[in-house]
Amino acid sequence: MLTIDIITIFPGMFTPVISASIIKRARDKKKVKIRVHDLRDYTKDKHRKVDDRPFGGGPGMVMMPQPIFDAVKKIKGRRRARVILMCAGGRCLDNRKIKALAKRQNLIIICGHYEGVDERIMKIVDERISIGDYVLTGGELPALVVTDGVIRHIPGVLGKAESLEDESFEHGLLEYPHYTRPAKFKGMPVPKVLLSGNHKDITAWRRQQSLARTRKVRPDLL
Ligand code: 4GS
Repeated sequence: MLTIDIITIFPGMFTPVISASIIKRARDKKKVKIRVHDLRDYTKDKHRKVDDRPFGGGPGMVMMPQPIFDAVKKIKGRRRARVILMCAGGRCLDNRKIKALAKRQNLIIICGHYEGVDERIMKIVDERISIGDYVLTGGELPALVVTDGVIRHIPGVLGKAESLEDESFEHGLLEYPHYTRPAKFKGMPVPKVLLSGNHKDITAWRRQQSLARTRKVRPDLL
């Protein structure tokens, strides 16, 4: 079973997300084990301090290396684990990276905060991952994005109805448009081909729609 250990100063942010929907089901089915660790439990002073002022001056605070070192060491134990730091300066996450992570046995995800993390923790970090070119208030949502993305690639997690097959990116293209009942809604009809029952035509139409969409919205994927 894949184990995901998350190190954070906001453990409460994870509970609702990992207790709902497909992530909850995957945990119930023992496809994944998620453990959330409070970084403050690894501090050594009575104020449970995790950050300090930057050497060289400048705004904001920097996460101290000691609590993170101790947390990773304790959580890792004698297992082999891939240690990931969520930070805006990391390599941008994509479907390929998600699939590679889903093949691992143990992931430890550190949620960055404040202005940044003391660079010396790179000694124990295997890779830095960003979820996109924008700045968030912390690495918690990014860690949940990685967790969610990875879990749906574990064999047996998705049912047939949720299959990965036709999803965006799986074939290097965006998804085709979807329709459900009614066949006419506020005067807007469903494309005729989808009601034809001709599966060859439907497949061809969907492929053409995927291509057109990708060309328009994400030409970089082609
Ligand atoms: C991201 C991101 C991020 C950067 C954390 C500023 C607080 C913040 N982390 N992908 N300090 N984008 N982190 O914005 O992962």
